[in-house]
Amino acid sequence: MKLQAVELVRVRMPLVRPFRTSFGVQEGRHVLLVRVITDVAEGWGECVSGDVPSYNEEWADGSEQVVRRWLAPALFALPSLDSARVLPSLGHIRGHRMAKAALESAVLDAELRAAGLPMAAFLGGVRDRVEAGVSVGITGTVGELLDVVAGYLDEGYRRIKLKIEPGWDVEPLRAVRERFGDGLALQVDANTAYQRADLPHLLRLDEFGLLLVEQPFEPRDLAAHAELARRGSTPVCLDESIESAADAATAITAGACDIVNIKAGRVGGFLEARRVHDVCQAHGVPVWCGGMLETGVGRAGNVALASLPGFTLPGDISASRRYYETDVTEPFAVVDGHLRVLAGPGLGVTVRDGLLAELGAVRDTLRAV
Ligand code: OSB
Ligand code: MG
Repeated sequence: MKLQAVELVRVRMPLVRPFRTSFGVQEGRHVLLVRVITDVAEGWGECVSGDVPSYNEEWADGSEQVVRRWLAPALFALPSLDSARVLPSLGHIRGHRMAKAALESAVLDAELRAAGLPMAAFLGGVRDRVEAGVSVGITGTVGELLDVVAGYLDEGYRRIKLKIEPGWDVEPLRAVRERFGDGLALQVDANTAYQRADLPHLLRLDEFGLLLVEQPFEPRDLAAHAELARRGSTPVCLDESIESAADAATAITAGACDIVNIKAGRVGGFLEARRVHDVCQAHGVPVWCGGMLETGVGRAGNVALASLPGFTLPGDISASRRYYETDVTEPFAVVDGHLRVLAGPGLGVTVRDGLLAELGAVRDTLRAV
């Protein structure tokens, strides 16, 4: 396959409701989509970096620049291209995994479209639908939180994840358990908001029978996560700490995680995400598919990834309308508590050019010089 052009598409997507986490409030996303044009087919990828470098070091404007200046030129320079070669060919550029993942997704999508093979089948998926879970932001009041959770349960979500931070943990959890009962599949995500000194406080979460507590401490502090895992009964899950399959092996060996949240963007693409899955499976560690408020482009890949056998817990995989009034692809819906794995070639979605235009998307095509 020969790479002919890389198109960068920037579009501002307002969220249907603000999303508050321990690192801030988000009203929308300045999405970066990448389209590759090759001699055999075209393909799409979504860069999941946020507007602000707070989840990790990447941010969407920076991702766009690194694709323009370094990543796309490196791929144009290759005599021939295939998806397995994308990440290794970009090894001389440190980090920027989300930008690399977007390019890899686009190349893989093009390759699979040309071959007529769906992404899920290529990755080794074993399910034709995946359980829908939803990540619920921090709200102004506990009453508001209960209303939001009730709304999602009415829509059929199978599992609720609450964002927590110091001052917003025990009280909302108690209220949610009281209102919805012990049968509700419930977990929490702190996005690194706690300090090691908070460990005794975090042990109080054990009384709520949670599926897991996600990333309470700094990404590099595996020891703190290991101590929590040892002393508490709630399974510890890592998100921000895991940037590769090697990281997953290290964290598991250190006793720092019982469960891993896999996000293709965070680890450099769907191929590395599958390697993380494989490492976890070999260690008997369950995984689930995280989300980064993706549009339909990224969501299609997430659903395909979540169809792999080791994804035994419901992911942060929600309907398009949980995020956006109108999606850039055909919208994903929750049916009977699940999202359907797409059966078309590649990602299986069609990007709606007319809608991108309506949303005021800015598009720019890069070519080999
Ligand atoms: O930590 O999982 C996270 C969104 C943006 C950045 C980080 C996270 C999240 C979510 C939302 O929790 C998951 C989703 O896409 O629904
Ligand atoms: Mg998380």
